[in-house]
Amino acid sequence: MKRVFAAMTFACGLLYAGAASAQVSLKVDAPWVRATVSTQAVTGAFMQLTASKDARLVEAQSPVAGLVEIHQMEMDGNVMKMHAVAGIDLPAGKAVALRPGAYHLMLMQLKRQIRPGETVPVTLIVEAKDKSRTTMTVNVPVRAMNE
Ligand SMILES: [Cu+2]
Repeated sequence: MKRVFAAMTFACGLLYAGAASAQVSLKVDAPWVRATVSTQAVTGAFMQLTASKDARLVEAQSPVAGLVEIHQMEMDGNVMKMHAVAGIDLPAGKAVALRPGAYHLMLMQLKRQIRPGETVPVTLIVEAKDKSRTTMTVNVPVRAMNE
Protein backbone atom coordinates (compact mmCIF):
# COMPACT_ATOMS: atom_id res chain seq x y z
CA MET A 1 0.00 0.00 0.00
CA LYS A 2 2.79 2.32 0.91
CA ARG A 3 4.48 1.63 -2.40
CA VAL A 4 1.31 2.43 -4.37
CA PHE A 5 1.01 5.71 -2.55
CA ALA A 6 4.62 6.58 -3.36
CA ALA A 7 4.01 5.78 -7.02
CA MET A 8 0.93 7.99 -7.09
CA THR A 9 2.80 10.86 -5.49
CA PHE A 10 5.46 10.53 -8.12
CA ALA A 11 2.87 10.60 -10.90
CA CYS A 12 1.25 13.71 -9.40
CA GLY A 13 4.68 15.30 -9.16
CA LEU A 14 5.14 14.82 -12.88
CA LEU A 15 1.76 16.31 -13.64
CA TYR A 16 2.54 19.30 -11.49
CA ALA A 17 5.88 19.82 -13.23
CA GLY A 18 3.99 19.73 -16.51
CA ALA A 19 1.55 22.35 -15.30
CA ALA A 20 4.32 24.59 -13.96
CA SER A 21 6.03 24.80 -17.34
CA ALA A 22 2.70 25.23 -19.13
CA GLN A 23 1.60 28.15 -21.16
CA VAL A 24 1.10 31.73 -20.16
CA SER A 25 -2.28 32.61 -18.78
CA LEU A 26 -3.60 35.93 -19.95
CA LYS A 27 -6.01 38.24 -18.16
CA VAL A 28 -7.99 40.64 -20.34
CA ASP A 29 -9.68 43.61 -18.66
CA ALA A 30 -12.08 46.22 -20.03
CA PRO A 31 -11.93 45.24 -23.70
CA TRP A 32 -13.83 47.32 -26.27
CA VAL A 33 -14.05 47.88 -29.98
CA ARG A 34 -14.98 51.21 -31.52
CA ALA A 35 -18.20 51.07 -33.55
CA THR A 36 -18.07 51.91 -37.25
CA VAL A 37 -20.24 53.53 -39.91
CA SER A 38 -21.21 51.31 -42.84
CA THR A 39 -18.52 52.60 -45.22
CA GLN A 40 -15.69 52.25 -42.72
CA ALA A 41 -13.15 49.46 -43.33
CA VAL A 42 -11.00 49.89 -40.23
CA THR A 43 -11.51 50.22 -36.48
CA GLY A 44 -9.57 49.90 -33.24
CA ALA A 45 -9.80 47.42 -30.37
CA PHE A 46 -8.58 48.31 -26.90
CA MET A 47 -8.07 46.40 -23.65
CA GLN A 48 -5.75 45.86 -20.74
CA LEU A 49 -3.61 42.72 -20.83
CA THR A 50 -1.85 41.03 -17.91
CA ALA A 51 0.22 37.90 -18.58
CA SER A 52 1.08 35.43 -15.81
CA LYS A 53 4.70 35.29 -16.97
CA ASP A 54 6.89 37.21 -19.38
CA ALA A 55 5.30 36.97 -22.81
CA ARG A 56 4.58 38.91 -25.95
CA LEU A 57 1.38 39.56 -27.83
CA VAL A 58 2.38 38.45 -31.34
CA GLU A 59 -0.86 38.14 -33.26
CA ALA A 60 -4.56 38.88 -33.17
CA GLN A 61 -7.45 37.75 -35.33
CA SER A 62 -11.16 38.42 -35.63
CA PRO A 63 -13.82 36.87 -37.85
CA VAL A 64 -15.16 40.36 -38.67
CA ALA A 65 -11.81 41.55 -40.06
CA GLY A 66 -9.72 40.28 -42.97
CA LEU A 67 -6.61 41.36 -41.11
CA VAL A 68 -5.79 42.44 -37.56
CA GLU A 69 -2.58 44.35 -37.01
CA ILE A 70 -0.90 45.32 -33.76
CA HIS A 71 -0.40 49.08 -33.91
CA GLN A 72 1.40 51.73 -31.99
CA MET A 73 0.49 55.41 -32.09
CA GLU A 74 3.27 57.91 -31.58
CA MET A 75 3.96 61.57 -32.09
CA ASP A 76 6.07 62.23 -35.18
CA GLY A 77 6.99 65.89 -34.76
CA ASN A 78 3.56 67.28 -33.92
CA VAL A 79 1.62 64.75 -35.96
CA MET A 80 0.13 61.64 -34.38
CA LYS A 81 1.00 58.65 -36.54
CA MET A 82 0.32 54.97 -36.18
CA HIS A 83 2.24 52.06 -37.50
CA ALA A 84 2.26 48.28 -37.23
CA VAL A 85 4.58 46.63 -34.73
CA ALA A 86 5.65 42.98 -34.57
CA GLY A 87 4.32 42.57 -31.04
CA ILE A 88 3.80 44.04 -27.60
CA ASP A 89 5.87 42.91 -24.63
CA LEU A 90 3.80 41.73 -21.67
CA PRO A 91 6.03 41.62 -18.57
CA ALA A 92 4.87 39.07 -15.97
CA GLY A 93 2.09 40.39 -13.77
CA LYS A 94 2.18 43.89 -15.23
CA ALA A 95 -0.96 45.35 -16.81
CA VAL A 96 -0.28 46.66 -20.31
CA ALA A 97 -2.86 49.07 -21.72
CA LEU A 98 -3.99 49.01 -25.32
CA ARG A 99 -5.82 52.33 -25.61
CA PRO A 100 -6.57 55.12 -28.07
CA GLY A 101 -3.39 57.09 -28.76
CA ALA A 102 -1.08 54.22 -27.80
CA TYR A 103 -0.87 50.51 -28.50
CA HIS A 104 -4.05 49.11 -30.01
CA LEU A 105 -5.32 46.38 -32.27
CA MET A 106 -6.30 47.56 -35.73
CA LEU A 107 -9.16 45.59 -37.24
CA MET A 108 -8.73 46.05 -40.99
CA GLN A 109 -10.60 44.90 -44.09
CA LEU A 110 -13.81 44.86 -42.05
CA LYS A 111 -16.37 42.48 -43.50
CA ARG A 112 -19.36 44.39 -42.11
CA GLN A 113 -20.43 47.32 -39.96
CA ILE A 114 -19.57 47.00 -36.25
CA ARG A 115 -22.58 48.21 -34.25
CA PRO A 116 -22.75 49.53 -30.68
CA GLY A 117 -24.16 46.98 -28.25
CA GLU A 118 -22.92 43.88 -30.04
CA THR A 119 -19.82 41.88 -29.18
CA VAL A 120 -17.04 40.95 -31.56
CA PRO A 121 -14.80 37.91 -31.01
CA VAL A 122 -11.11 38.78 -30.96
CA THR A 123 -8.48 36.05 -30.68
CA LEU A 124 -5.20 36.96 -29.02
CA ILE A 125 -2.04 34.91 -29.54
CA VAL A 126 0.63 35.29 -26.91
CA GLU A 127 4.12 33.82 -27.10
CA ALA A 128 6.14 32.90 -24.03
CA LYS A 129 9.94 33.16 -23.88
CA ASP A 130 10.23 29.44 -24.73
CA LYS A 131 8.21 30.22 -27.91
CA SER A 132 5.16 28.27 -26.71
CA ARG A 133 1.96 30.00 -27.79
CA THR A 134 -1.29 30.55 -25.95
CA THR A 135 -4.47 31.45 -27.83
CA MET A 136 -7.38 33.15 -26.14
CA THR A 137 -10.62 34.41 -27.64
CA VAL A 138 -12.41 37.31 -25.99
CA ASN A 139 -15.90 38.55 -26.80
CA VAL A 140 -15.27 42.26 -27.01
CA PRO A 141 -18.16 44.71 -26.51
CA VAL A 142 -18.63 47.43 -29.12
CA ARG A 143 -18.88 51.05 -28.02
CA ALA A 144 -20.17 54.06 -29.91
CA MET A 145 -17.70 56.09 -31.96
CA ASN A 146 -17.80 59.19 -29.78
CA GLU A 147 -16.77 57.37 -26.59
CU1 LIG B 1 -4.04 51.66 -35.81
